[in-house]
Amino acid sequence: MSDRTPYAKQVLAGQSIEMPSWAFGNSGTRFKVFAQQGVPRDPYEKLADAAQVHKYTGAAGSVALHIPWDKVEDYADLARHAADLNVRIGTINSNTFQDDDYMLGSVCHPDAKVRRKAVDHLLECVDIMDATGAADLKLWFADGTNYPGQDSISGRQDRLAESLAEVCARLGDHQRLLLEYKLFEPSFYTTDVPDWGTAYAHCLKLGPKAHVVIDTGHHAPGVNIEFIVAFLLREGKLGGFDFNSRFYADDDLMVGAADPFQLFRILHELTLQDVLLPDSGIAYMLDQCHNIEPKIPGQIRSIMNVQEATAKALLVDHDALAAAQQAGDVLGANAVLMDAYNTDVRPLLAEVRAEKGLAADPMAAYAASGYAEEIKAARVGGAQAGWGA
Ligand code: LRH
Ligand code: MN
Ligand code: MN
Repeated sequence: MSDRTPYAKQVLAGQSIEMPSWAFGNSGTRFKVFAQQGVPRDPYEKLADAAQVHKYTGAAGSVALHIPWDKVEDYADLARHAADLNVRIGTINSNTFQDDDYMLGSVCHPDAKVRRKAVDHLLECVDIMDATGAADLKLWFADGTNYPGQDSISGRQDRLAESLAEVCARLGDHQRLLLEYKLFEPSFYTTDVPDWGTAYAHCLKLGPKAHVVIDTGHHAPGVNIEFIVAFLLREGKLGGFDFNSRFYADDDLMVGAADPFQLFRILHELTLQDVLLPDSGIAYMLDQCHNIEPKIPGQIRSIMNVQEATAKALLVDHDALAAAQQAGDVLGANAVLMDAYNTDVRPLLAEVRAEKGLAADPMAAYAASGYAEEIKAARVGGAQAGWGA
């Protein structure tokens, strides 16, 4: 059996998962947004909280912004603030779903004036990428219809393609468009980008700057997400992940909480292609809201869950796996995977952290730091993450 530990430690030490700025604000369901004490009052404070997650995990060096939830006067200044805190601004996420104008859609809307407004917003997001140095524009559209006959399904695809082409043409050489798909919600009859196949077809037409992003919570129950990962990787069209957990739909719960085995299986496919490090062209992000749990520890736990799944995937003995597969040894091949999955990787991760000068237990180190008490005392009237704002 080959010893994968040194390689695993090297990859784990270099791994970085992006945090969503919206994880730090108040959030909830459509029934209730729960206000927590000490939440950030502006994007500057969201970055300060995110920096705490990086401080204790050493594996969360960037923060995704959501525009206009994170609108500021001076984005270059916000980027400098991030750098001072030892994090950087990552993906820019657009928002074409919270204006009254978007009731019937945004880039797929039947009215050209509304489409213009939506595309202009996406172009503004590219300006913000220029100002912050962000490389990726992440697009999720709430577009779709609720009733048969409400709009032309193919006409909406034409409008989508035209809008995306205009945005893609505006991107600089080092910038990418990441297109997110989602099975349903808020539209219930048709969704204009409902699945990876639709996203892939659009990205293929858009050319080399367009890639598909997989939000793990955006599939029907039972969908084999690792198959999608393997397929898109093979085609060079996997742009990144929005990691989260789902029990029923788009639950946005902590990644690895509902189904850590699924997360392991996804990371196994990524490990096979050796694309875990930041220069791999895959953007690894969390897309979560912490409705009932404290937010900074919620992010720390999520990063640790990704690290644990990654460590297990890195321990899979690829030589033994290939040999068993070649020999048609079904049970042997499966056992190679299960042996790795059933390994307790927490001591290995503690070693990786110690070698980086970090505490073995990031949750305990953060709790002992007193930061939570500090922000509760200092911040009154924190802001909502954006949902329902
Ligand atoms: C909506 C959504 C989507 C986006 C995020 C900002 O489904 O969760 O996944 O990435 O909002
Ligand atoms: Mn998402
Ligand atoms: Mn979602």
